[in-house]
Amino acid sequence: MLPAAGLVLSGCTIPSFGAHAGVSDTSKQAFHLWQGFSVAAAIIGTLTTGLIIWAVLRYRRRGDQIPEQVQYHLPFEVVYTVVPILIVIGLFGATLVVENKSVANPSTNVIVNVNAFQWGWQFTYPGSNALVYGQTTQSPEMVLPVDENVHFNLTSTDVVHGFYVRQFNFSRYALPGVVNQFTIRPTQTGTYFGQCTQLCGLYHSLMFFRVKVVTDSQYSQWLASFNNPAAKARFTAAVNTTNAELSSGVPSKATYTNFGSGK
Ligand SMILES: [Cu+2]
Repeated sequence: MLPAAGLVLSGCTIPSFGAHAGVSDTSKQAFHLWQGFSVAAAIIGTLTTGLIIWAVLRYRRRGDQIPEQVQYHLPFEVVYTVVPILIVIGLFGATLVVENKSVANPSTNVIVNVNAFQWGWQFTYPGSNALVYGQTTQSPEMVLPVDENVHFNLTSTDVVHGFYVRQFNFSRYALPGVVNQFTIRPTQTGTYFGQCTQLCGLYHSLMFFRVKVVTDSQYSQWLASFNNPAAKARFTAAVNTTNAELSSGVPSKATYTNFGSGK
């Protein structure tokens, strides 16, 4: 009920409660769900606090006599049992709807393989030679087309990492030996900040990346820029190395190069 009201009223009038409004289909729905939960919590919190304060004042001790003892007010007990159950059902239902959408994997031609490692990211685009690779503060930049479903295959070659982009309201584990698949449909061009969200070692706090969402034609141009023998050689070498690391089951060694000055 209450979250549904949040979903309907969302947008301009309801505050964001600290979350980002989202730049993809599912992140917007997650944002509205968050608003609905926050509004429900605010209403229930205010009501509960108000009733407690009222009871404290109204029934405060006025003398040594024990006041009249009342119990088993059936209608009242039914109300305070049924109403919370309805609230929980409403919150659960709204969560189920949004979660089902965010884990749906509609078919698409845009595929990005994401490999997390200590302490950086590699993005490869199967079907092209596009390869983006970078460690920590180099913030490797993934390029995505706007208004297209983008399918991600997310894994790790060493330890558990977390793939998180605030503007996508989305986070997933990058697990060694597991490929986590998900689909994101960016709806707004721009550059967004991503980072690792699992404590994964020394430079975890610097394990950054960026997501650049561009128009379809800019995306095709970007892919085409890798259409040369040098890029192809780099792509093949990178994919072979990653595949060897993934299939060996042995965590790859952390690389300490290219952290910038002083490291
Ligand atoms: Cu990490």
